[in-house]
Amino acid sequence: MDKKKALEKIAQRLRIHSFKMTTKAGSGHPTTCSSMAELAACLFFDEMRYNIHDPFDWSNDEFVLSKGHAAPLLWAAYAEAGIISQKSLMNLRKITSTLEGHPTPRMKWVKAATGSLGQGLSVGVGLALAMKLGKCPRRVYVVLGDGECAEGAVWEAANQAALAGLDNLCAILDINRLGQSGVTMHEYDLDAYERKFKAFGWNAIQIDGHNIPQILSALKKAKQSKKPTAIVAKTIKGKGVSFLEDRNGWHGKPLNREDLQRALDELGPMPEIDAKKYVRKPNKLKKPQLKRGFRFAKNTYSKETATRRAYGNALVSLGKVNDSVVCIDGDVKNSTYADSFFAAYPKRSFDVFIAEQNMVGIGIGMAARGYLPFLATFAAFLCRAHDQIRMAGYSFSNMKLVGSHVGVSIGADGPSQMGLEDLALFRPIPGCAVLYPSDAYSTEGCVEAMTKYRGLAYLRTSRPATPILYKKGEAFPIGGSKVLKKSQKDKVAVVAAGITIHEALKAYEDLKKDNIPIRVIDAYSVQPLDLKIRTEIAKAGNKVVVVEDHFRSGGLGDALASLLAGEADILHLAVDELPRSGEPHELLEKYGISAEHIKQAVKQIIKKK
Ligand SMILES: Cc1ncc(C[n+]2csc(CCOP(=O)(O)OP(=O)(O)O)c2C)c(N)n1
Repeated sequence: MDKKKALEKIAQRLRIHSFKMTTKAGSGHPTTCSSMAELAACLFFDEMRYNIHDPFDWSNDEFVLSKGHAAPLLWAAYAEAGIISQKSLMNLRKITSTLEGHPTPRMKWVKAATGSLGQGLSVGVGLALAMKLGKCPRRVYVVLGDGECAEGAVWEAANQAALAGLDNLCAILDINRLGQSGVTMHEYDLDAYERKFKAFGWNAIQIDGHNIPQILSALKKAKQSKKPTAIVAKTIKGKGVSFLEDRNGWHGKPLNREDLQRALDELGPMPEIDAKKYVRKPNKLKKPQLKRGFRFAKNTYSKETATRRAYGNALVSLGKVNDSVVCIDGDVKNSTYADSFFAAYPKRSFDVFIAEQNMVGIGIGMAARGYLPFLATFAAFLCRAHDQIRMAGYSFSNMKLVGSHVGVSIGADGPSQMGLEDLALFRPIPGCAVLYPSDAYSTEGCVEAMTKYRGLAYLRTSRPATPILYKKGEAFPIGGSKVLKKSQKDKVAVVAAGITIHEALKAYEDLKKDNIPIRVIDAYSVQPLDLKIRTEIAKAGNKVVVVEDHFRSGGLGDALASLLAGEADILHLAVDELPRSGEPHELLEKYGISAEHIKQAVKQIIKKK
């Protein structure tokens, strides 16, 4: 059969599956699927090379469905390719199925969770960068909706792709004119998209997105371009069904049984074709063999050192034993000290400039292709990428994030630079480890622990230099804690982490003079919190002062309160007001988290009956 005919038939099969699946599920986005059926048919059954037996085959081309709400069509493509059964399509959105409403990597072929629009192109940039780094001559395809192109993150990614010369990246824009509640920004002004992508340094090609020869020709031209290519495809939402085509009001609505029958009558019988025969196997490529150690030679520290500095040093040491470690920076590497890694391993270092959302998306993509990305910026600026970080969690991403300059202890720069919400951002993400070291050696231990851990992890580092508390080479496992001071007579436990540990230790010395022994616990693993902390607090009379350089909600205090579940008296010292510029010690004092405040709190809680 001629290729055009075959792909037309496959496209129609994908379309029919999508309508049926969404009606069966009782929800979903059939009109969204319908507009991209020909685009997907050409991609999955002619253009891309992939080994249907192994989603992680290094020889595969990669696909990202940025418009994640077209998931039914993606599942239909995998069924037609013989990767999943056609019967399983009828389980769309069931709790027992991996075919979710929007893609997640529970379905192994999905490299990143999508559905929060505007993120897929950054993931594509990450995958494409990983291919370049691994000298893999494969390509990455990202399908975007026109509506989602209003997201700034799309343009952060577009910028980076051109700068990085990603000729292996192809974005396919499904320009169907409609969004969720109305028309999109440029409707059918395809020139507008072409102009924008070209302005960002891309190659751009306009086509009719339902015309198979035009799609194939554009994909071919994309491969010949030295730039990333945007295929700007004019399509019709609800294509193939007269009462849905280009009609507002049908977004995200499945057809009822009656309407489905009318639609199927118009679409005609399921075309007879074995799509599996059209899947193109890749030539086998050898995956680079990378060292993947996590135990690195520890540095020696004899004097006060900032944990951010120790992070930079640890990363350089880690880079020696682990070739999969890559470092991504958003123009703050001289503050986070990631610059040490950049100097030591320039090929594994990626400057993505001041674009934090894109930075996280790139990390998801690189991790999905087997690299171990470390991303560092000011903790405050990670908030900018909260949605991408959340989606990294939902992607089970093995990405490591580092937030420096946390809390009021950064001093003079003022509140816009202070990470005071970051613990509340990371703690709720399922499976995300949150580590907050207090000295150089605990930083090294935490870096080792987060490297060993398979999943999302966050390291919170501080700006000021802090005294050395631990021994070189000491382990800091996720879910652990350290008891720094204790006696049989402890009257109160003080739980702290990071900068406040040093305040707690000062308070300990002063209180000792007043004959008030306290137990000092370093809760460096804020998430998960060490269950043993409960026992330690019980041994100190179930009275605890918890102190943190973070806003009151969502941080260490909340974590401890839920661990203790009412078992102990808790006094929680945290930042309650909008802070201001000043000296670090002045700010710790002003916002109630200094040694002096800890002392007062201890005395207060002792009196409490
Ligand atoms: C960040 C984000 N904002 C809003 C939504 C809700 N939403 C889902 S689909 C959609 C419209 C998308 O339009 P378009 O990208 O053109 O895709 P189409 O369905 O038309 O193919 C919206 C607003 C979302 N999923 N993500």
